[in-house]
Amino acid sequence: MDAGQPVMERAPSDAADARRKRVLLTNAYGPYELKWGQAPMDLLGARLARGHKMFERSSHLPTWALYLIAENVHNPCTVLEFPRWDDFIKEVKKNYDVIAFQIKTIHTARIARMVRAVRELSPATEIVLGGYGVGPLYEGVPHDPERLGEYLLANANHVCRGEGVRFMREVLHDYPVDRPITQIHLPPSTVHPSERSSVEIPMPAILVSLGCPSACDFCNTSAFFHHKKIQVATPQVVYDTMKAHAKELGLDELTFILFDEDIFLDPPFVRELGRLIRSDRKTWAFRWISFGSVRALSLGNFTGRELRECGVQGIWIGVESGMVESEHAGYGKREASLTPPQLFADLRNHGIQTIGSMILGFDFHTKQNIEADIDYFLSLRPTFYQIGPMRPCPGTKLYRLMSKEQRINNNYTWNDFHLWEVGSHKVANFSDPELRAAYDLAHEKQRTVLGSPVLSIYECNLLAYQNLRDADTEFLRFHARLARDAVRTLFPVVTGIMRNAPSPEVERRAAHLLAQASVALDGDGMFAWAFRGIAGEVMTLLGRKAARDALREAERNLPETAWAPDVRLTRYNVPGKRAPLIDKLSSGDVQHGRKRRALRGFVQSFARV
Ligand code: B12
Ligand code: SF4
Repeated sequence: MDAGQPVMERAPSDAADARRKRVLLTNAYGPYELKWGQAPMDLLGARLARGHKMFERSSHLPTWALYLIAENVHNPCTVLEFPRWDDFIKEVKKNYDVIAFQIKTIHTARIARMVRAVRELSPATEIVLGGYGVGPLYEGVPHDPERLGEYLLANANHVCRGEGVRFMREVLHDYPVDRPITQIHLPPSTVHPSERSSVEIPMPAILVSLGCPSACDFCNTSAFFHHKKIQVATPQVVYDTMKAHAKELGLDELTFILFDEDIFLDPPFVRELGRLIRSDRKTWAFRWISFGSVRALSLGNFTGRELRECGVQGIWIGVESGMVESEHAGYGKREASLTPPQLFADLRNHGIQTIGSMILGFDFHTKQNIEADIDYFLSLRPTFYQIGPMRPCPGTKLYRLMSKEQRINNNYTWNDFHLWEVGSHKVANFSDPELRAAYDLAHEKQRTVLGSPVLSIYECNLLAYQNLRDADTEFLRFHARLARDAVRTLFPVVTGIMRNAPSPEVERRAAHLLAQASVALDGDGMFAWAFRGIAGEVMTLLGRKAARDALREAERNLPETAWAPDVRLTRYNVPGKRAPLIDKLSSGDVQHGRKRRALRGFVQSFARV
């Protein structure tokens, strides 16, 4: 893969462009179902900050692959993201030369319906399938009475199981295929500080590489790329792309998501990116979040301090289980001199946030030991968390092994391909309700032992300020000041959390953090403290109001409904226009299921204030 410098944008206007095929890029039509009461598309609300309501965070992440491909071919392209059925049909009737679908396995039936419509309404259109949902089509699922996997493979003109930009350039005869890939028009993801907040924090994403050589048996993304790593961007490209996004958004303090399954497997990459970020004061406040394994971090001899110097803001670390280390070794990514407790503590001390993930329902999990394993995970104090039942995915070693052992149930359908599914395979020591109960227990403990992730973010910033304010480099002292600003800003929010705490333990944790913060902010004047005092009261009242609203909603007992994000239509390579043109077709309508059961814990947490 060519990973050179970003190229200059060009305005398509010449005659050759007029002859180029017209392309529609799209994903499965919505609205989308909720899973266990939350929208699977809301990474924070459904997973990483699940269960905190008022003080949870919610998020929106775009379907980046579609935008990335459109930005990097010369053809006139339309990206239609999250369409409703009618929006899609309207576009199909425009007789595109090529319609390319991103498929996720959970949406196989929807994509098959869309492909049927294309075959019927626009028979000459070429169909392309790409994305992770392609892999399982070959292996199939046990329950597929309509044989949708076979139907899709038979009706697609091109199927992409690899890096999509180069693939589409081949399909469209858009040469040279190996020219550089740019990522400057990808829409950023957005984080909303609370479910009800209209404030949006933009977080742009950059694809660094695809695939992972570590080949853990359950891992979908590693299996999809045949356990190979495909590099897409160099550190210089990533840095230039960061600057382009910062300019576009008019911000110099920005967090980026870097997609790479284990970025620390390439220490020179990380160190070079850090050097570039430090090379210009204007980019000192660029920070990034990526995925990393304990093994790679340990082999690279990375310390929390060095990672902070490389701009790292957060790392998603697959812990999976505390029992993997000893009796049940087998995951290469955990074979390391560092243990998770050492690593998580070192990162936290330098203000680096962690997203810890844990799997429930390994064969070594029993009803006797699972709670201890959950407690081990909590003891790492991850800032955010993903806890979910084991999911054997077609295409992985685990799936093949379980099939051989006849542990994949005949009722396993495409629709079961997500985190919140029990019942499609046999778990060694748990019935389906027991596994679901372990999931609920883990989240309840998360809520009542650690409390809102805001507290963990606060702790990270406090520690960063305390540990870096006298550091021997100006860059780290600058970062200490950033951390101190976060401690100031979040002080009232933590006050609100403390006064509305879901348990005495969380109340104590918040109180302890506030006491430490008071010492750290000792030099602030009366005015700042008075302001924080008033803001703290406001946050407390807001917490109480949220509790009352939730109670009212619970009383109305609204049924679970679907999630319907904005439909976005973006046109690329429009003659005479340099940048893509964006149309929002419909207004987003996030209707979270409001069931008494789902809200009980939340309402209880506020009952005593
Ligand atoms: C970001 C992300 C999300 C976001 C954004 C989703 C969105 N709007 O599309 C959120 C958090 C909302 C999300 C939700 C879910 N996700 Co998700 N997600 C990811 C993640 C981490 C990164 C994907 C990404 O955007 N990468 C950056 C882009 C640029 O790279 P890319 O998508 O890989 O695209 C490249 C190639 O794959 C290829 N390509 C991709 N699409 C297409 C399309 C065409 C036409 C072509 C030619 C090529 C092509 O070309 C691209 C450029 O090289 C992946 C795991 C991973 N590490 O990749 C899981 C992943 C895609 N998600 C997955 C799943 C299962 C889900 C959920 C069901 C939740 C869950 N885990 O149970 C929900 C489904 C929500 C929904 N209704 O669609 C699975 C999909 C497996 C499968 N076989 O379908 C993955 C692989 C995770 C995993 N380990 O299993 N997800
Ligand atoms: S280290 Fe992570 S990305 Fe790599 S194979 Fe294992 S689970 Fe997958």
